[in-house]
Amino acid sequence: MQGKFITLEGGEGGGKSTNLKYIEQLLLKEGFSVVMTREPGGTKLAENIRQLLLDKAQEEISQQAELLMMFAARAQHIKHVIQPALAQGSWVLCDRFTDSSYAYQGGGRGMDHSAIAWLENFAQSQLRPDLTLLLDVPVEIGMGRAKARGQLDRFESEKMEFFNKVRCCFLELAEKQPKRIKVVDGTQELAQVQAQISQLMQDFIHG
Ligand code: Z5A
Repeated sequence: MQGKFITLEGGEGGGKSTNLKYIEQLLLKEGFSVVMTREPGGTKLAENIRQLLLDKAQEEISQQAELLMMFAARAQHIKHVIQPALAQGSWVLCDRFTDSSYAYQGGGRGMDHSAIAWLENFAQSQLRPDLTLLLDVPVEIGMGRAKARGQLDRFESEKMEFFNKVRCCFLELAEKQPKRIKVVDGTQELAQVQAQISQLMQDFIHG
């Protein structure tokens, strides 16, 4: 049986990486085989593209190049990791996916959503996440967490206005697709965040 495809989304410091491991444990307890991965990244080539995208020392990357690099990495990731895992019946847990392209390149950079939608169909064909958890925190809180961790990458060095647009776009996507995208209040203590996630996962698995 085909596995399920679950993505975690949100701005900086929302707790995606922290909670990905928590969800993996929940799924393993339910007896599922799980593949954890991330975007941009997940294959050797896609991880190399990630390095280029996050490196502040690069020449300026045009908006168009940035969007195409995201989708080039994604196409590799889908073909070599996501689709084979789903076909084998594993559940795939992915830290960011195409909603991030809508939010960062569309919302943040102001690129045309229809161009992103075209690339989504081209690179993914029918593949869409079955469930997306959006870890939402106000930008000040998320950036505070990211800064406490150390050096900021090329995206994290953007202005507050950029991150506010990214957050608005994520929330708009969730409003438009409430069945797939579930908003988690990431400002709460970790135990409370994980209680929300646990409930949503139970609803998804057994509901
Ligand atoms: N990007 C894009 O532009 N377009 C695309 O299509 C895709 C991506 C796919 C890399 O992503 C960049 O790529 C990203 C968007 C862009 N830009 N940025 N910035 P990334 O996911 O690797 O980078 P990130 O979003 O910066 O990850 P992050 O800062 O690590 O966020 P996180 O994974 O959501 O947070 P975390 O590491 O789990 O937690 C951050 C800290 O907060 C950590 O110290 C935790 O212990 C702490 N934390 C977590 N939860 C809590 C709670 N509840 N309370 C208190 N402290 C907490």
